[in-house]
Amino acid sequence: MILVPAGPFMMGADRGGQEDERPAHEVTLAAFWLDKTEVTNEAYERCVAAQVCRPHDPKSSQLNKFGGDEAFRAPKQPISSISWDESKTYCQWMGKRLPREAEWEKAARGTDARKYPWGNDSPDATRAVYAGSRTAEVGSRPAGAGPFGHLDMAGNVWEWLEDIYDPYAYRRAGADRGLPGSCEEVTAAQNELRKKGQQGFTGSNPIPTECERNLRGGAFNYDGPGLRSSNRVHHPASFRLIMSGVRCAKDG
Ligand SMILES: [Ca+2]
Repeated sequence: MILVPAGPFMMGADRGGQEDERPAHEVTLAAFWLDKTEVTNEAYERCVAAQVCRPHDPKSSQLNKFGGDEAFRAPKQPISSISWDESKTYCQWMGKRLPREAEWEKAARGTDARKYPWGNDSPDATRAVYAGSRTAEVGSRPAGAGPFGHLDMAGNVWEWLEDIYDPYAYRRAGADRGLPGSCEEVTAAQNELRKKGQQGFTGSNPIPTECERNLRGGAFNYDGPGLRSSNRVHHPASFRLIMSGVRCAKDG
């Protein structure tokens, strides 16, 4: 794990991206540790063997039209096709926890508000696993290391995070500490958007009907601009997608 020191950083973006990334605002966090890489298949399998973790969904790659599951299961490829709950169980079994949304963004952007983990240049194949059809072994793109040394923060697999997805998190009272609203507040906001006939903020995803969980970083099949570190994506906690995995955090 790599320590991310305590202190402020700029979260969100005033330009580019989507409405839920605005405004850019200062967030102050305590120090925390974050895994240097995504959790691998072999690491997750130890938790399955211990009968603590549920096996990943082997049907997910076919369902998402990426062919057989075996192409995703080399020992050092990232675990994927696991739900938010399963990600949380794994991190807890390791004596860790899921990262918070603000923690993840700080680890990816550092204190200079960079757009991608490596800086402001657009993604390329030396820096990220993206725009393809399968994952790569974790840590295969050292040129894409983040400001603190984390690997694959952009691309490879989306990473499940602790917080519920709140489209208005950055405008609420807890914004300077990186805290989203309550599930009740989020539900009210989503209902309001639906009533106005507005589209959600995440690509073609519809406005959620439950309090969903955040994922960050983009994945092996995603386009370059979608890899920006402020991009916020969300899914129901039960989804087990071939594109979604995890890395764990710990208090500093
Ligand atoms: Ca990733």
